[in-house]
Amino acid sequence: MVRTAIQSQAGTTGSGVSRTPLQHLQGIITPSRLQFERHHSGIPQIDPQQHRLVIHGLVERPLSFDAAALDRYPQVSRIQFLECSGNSAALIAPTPVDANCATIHGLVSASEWGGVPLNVLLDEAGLKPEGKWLVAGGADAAVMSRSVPIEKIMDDAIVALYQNGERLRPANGYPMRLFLPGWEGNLSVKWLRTLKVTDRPAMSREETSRYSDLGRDGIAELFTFPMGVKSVITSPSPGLDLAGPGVYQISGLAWSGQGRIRRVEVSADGGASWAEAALDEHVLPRCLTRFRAAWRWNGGPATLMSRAVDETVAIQPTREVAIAGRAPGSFYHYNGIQAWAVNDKGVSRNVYV
Ligand SMILES: Nc1nc2c(c(=O)[nH]1)N[C@H]1C(S)=C(S)[C@@H](COP(=O)(O)O)O[C@H]1N2
Ligand SMILES: [Mo]
Repeated sequence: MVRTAIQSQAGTTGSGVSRTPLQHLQGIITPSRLQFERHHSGIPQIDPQQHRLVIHGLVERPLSFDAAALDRYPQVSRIQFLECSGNSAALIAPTPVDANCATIHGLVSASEWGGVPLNVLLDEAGLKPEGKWLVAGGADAAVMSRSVPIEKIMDDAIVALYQNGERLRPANGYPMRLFLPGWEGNLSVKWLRTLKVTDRPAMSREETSRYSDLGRDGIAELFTFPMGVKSVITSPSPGLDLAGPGVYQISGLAWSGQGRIRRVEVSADGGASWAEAALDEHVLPRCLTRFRAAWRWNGGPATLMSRAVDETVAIQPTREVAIAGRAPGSFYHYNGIQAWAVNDKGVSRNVYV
């Protein structure tokens, strides 16, 4: 099993995306070697002995840490998802693309993230009362720079050192990265080098020109952080052909940046009727949740769909609702319902209903 390869954008080495092959996985944990990757300027070569994380700005005591020093701080581990806010944007296209589950939805994964809670480090640095934002900077050529409200930082942000029990891999931010549970992946700055406490957002390129949501009214929403409630049937899906009429397991993933998944429903008739799916035992906040439902395929055409509801009672929208109001080219945070049409040969493809 492999990810699709990183394709270098012109003039770079190893920039672009690779995708998690969701349709071939079970359970909720993404093996580290199948974690999707998104690099804006390739993977930097970092000497962990030389690399430092500096906390400065509106603090009483600026601090500097190497990975060995951070490893001696109190640590937590949490199983949570990471999703690029550009995930699933292929479904905004006016006609349905002929693509599989990984190509459309493979910029999401779930891992056991281990590291030091940022509130521990900021307490030590001594946050000044005027400090309202934290500007995180990466040590890659892109110098990825994002501003995060201090409430989120003090709530559940970590400086991650481990992923699925092992040290972060170079592609995922070794030796340390910011991890912001439930919020758009771009904020989880890899190869984390600077954390500057400020009284306002930096208005960096990645939070103005990029990662903002332009509406049809010409107004851009800035700082749209949490990922919306979403689900996708991973099997059956394109490439996983049915062998003949009979009983199959519909299986998929649901997640929400706002908390736990409360309910997932599935339809086999294009949304005319819905049945509640069973959720696997691990229903964790801001994590992938596995759902399953038994389905008897009679051998005729069928259209499979899933819709999720989270604990804030946010409901996954239809495609129509999810694209309404977007300016052309605005593609972040798409979370509409996916439909897979199964034909009489048992072959699935992406369709709009
Ligand atoms: N320094 C740095 N951090 C970064 C990026 C980057 O290019 N450089 N890409 C961001 C984006 S857009 C996403 S979706 C996630 C992807 O994390 P992953 O490659 O570990 O899956 O990292 C984010 N952090
Ligand atoms: Mo991303």
